[in-house]
Order: sequence, then C-alpha cells, then structure tokens
Amino acid sequence: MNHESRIMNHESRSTDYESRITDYGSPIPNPQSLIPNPQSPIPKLSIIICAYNERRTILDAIAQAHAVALPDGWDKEVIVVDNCSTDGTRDLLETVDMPGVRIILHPRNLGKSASILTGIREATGDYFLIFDADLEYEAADIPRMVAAVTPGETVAVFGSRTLGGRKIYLYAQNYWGVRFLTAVANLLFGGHLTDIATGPKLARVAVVRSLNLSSHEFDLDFDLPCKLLKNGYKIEEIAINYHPRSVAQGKGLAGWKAVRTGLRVLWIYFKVLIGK
Ligand SMILES: Nc1nc2c(ncn2[C@@H]2O[C@H](COP(=O)(O)OP(=O)(O)OP(=O)(O)O)[C@@H](O)[C@H]2O)c(=O)[nH]1
Ligand SMILES: [Mg+2]
Repeated sequence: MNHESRIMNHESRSTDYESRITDYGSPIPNPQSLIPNPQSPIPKLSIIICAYNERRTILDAIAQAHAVALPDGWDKEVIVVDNCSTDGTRDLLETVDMPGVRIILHPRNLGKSASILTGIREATGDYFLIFDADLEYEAADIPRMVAAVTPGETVAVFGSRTLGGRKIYLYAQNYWGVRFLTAVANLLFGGHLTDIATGPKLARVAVVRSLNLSSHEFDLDFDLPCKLLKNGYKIEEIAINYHPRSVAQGKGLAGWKAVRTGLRVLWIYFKVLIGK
C-alpha cells in the first residue's frame, strides 16, 4: 500500500484538522466518514488505538488489534492516532504497513480525548472500540465485547474491571477512586455501571457523533458515559482483564494526579448535569 495513503499527517492540512478537533459537530471535510456503511449488512468495528509515547508496546498493540478475530459477520479496521509522541513511537509507526490499519498523526499533543475524537471522526465502522496502546487491556477481550452487540440495537458495551467483585488494581487509591466516581455517576445519571473509568469502551459511531463530547485531556472517558446515560441510552458491561502498570512502569494516574483527576471528573459530571 502506498505509504502516503496509510499515514495521514495532519500537519499538511492542519487548518481543516484543527477546526475539526476543537469544534466537534461542525461540518466535517470528509463526508464519507460521517456515514458509517449505512447500506452494508455487515457491521464493522473501528478499533481506535490512541498512543502517546508508547514505544515499548505500540507495535504489539497494533499487531494484536489487527489479528483480532471478530465474531462471524463482523468486519473491522484499525485506526492509530499518535498524539505527537516524542519517544520514537512515530518512527515505529512509519514501519507499519498492514491492510486495514490507518495511522493518523496529531500535529501537537492534544490530550487523549482529542485522539479518541479524531478516531471517531475518521471511523468508517458502525461501532468503535477504544484500545489503549500501553497494553493494560487484552485484545482477546475485543471479540467478547463485540459478541455482546446486537447490531443496530446496542448502543454501548463497556469492559469492566470490577464486574463480579474483582479487585485487579495495583493501588487501592485507584480502585476506590473509580468505585466512588462510578457510584456518583450512577446516582446522577441513572446508570448501573461498575467501572466508568475503563479504557475499552465500545459504542455506536453515529450516536456518539451526536453527543458533542469534550476533547479536553481525559474528559471523554467520563463525558461519554454520562451523556449516553443522560440521553437515555443503555450501556452494557462485560467483565474484562486488566494488567495495571506500576508507577515504575510509567503509570501516570497515581498520587496527587489521581486526586486532581477525580476532582475534575466531578466537575465534568456537574457540567453534564446542567447541560453543558
Ligand atoms: N497520558 C496520555 N495518554 C495518551 C495521550 N494521548 C493518547 N494517550 C494514550 O491513551 C491511552 C491511555 O492513557 P494512559 O496514560 O495509559 O491512561 P491510564 O491508563 O488511565 O493511566 P496509566 O495508569 O498511566 O496507564 C494510552 O494508550 C496512551 O498512550 C496523552 O496526551 N496523554
Ligand atoms: Mg494506561
């Protein structure tokens, strides 16, 4: 495959791109990306891999997502969004040449939410699934999540790390923090979630494009479930595996940063509650 068609460097058309990033819901230059196979009887999954300085795992993550065998009748594509990595991840991405794998390069670091929004905008699938590049989650769980989808009916399936009473966190602070934030969201928006902060979130592209989601830092991970619930959509959950990395291995969400994130999440809930 031609290299240029595989790797989309948005620097070259940054005006288009940045306006799409900051102004979700505005006219999108690529109209095809708005219509996820409306006539196709075959449902398609867009696996979105967001990466920021993931040199250690990025190639494995892409290979695993590419190799995933979905349930019968499902098609798939892989969209990798590099968030302006500076650790050599980009050099590795230059070497990726697999059918059905697209690489998108952000011109500067825009936060994880913006990367997910880029993936959703570029998706040609009916559903998308977020798969973290640091391999804290397992690609083997992707077909199990897809198996829970009834195409056209299901809106969202989240992978839960705590369903069934499991405690597979390394740090108690993270476990209780997520339990607390999940309980507050359920209370405010009428959900029955067990793990709002989970990485692997699968949802219907057309529905999510209509939600006007925040592109700030990690907001989308919380903004998405709150807005789905507030709009009356059901979120299903299935138990998934999780291999949390330690602070020594690069875990960012620990200590005061985790506390600050928790407070920000409560602020996101408040904004969704008052309709912002
Ligand atoms: N931290 C961070 N991650 C990003 C960014 N853009 C994309 N990502 C990717 O988003 C995914 C989740 O980010 P993580 O930093 O692992 O978030 P997390 O799992 O909640 O936190 P950790 O405990 O640090 O693993 C990873 O694959 C990142 O590479 C960014 O701007 N910052
Ligand atoms: Mg992680």
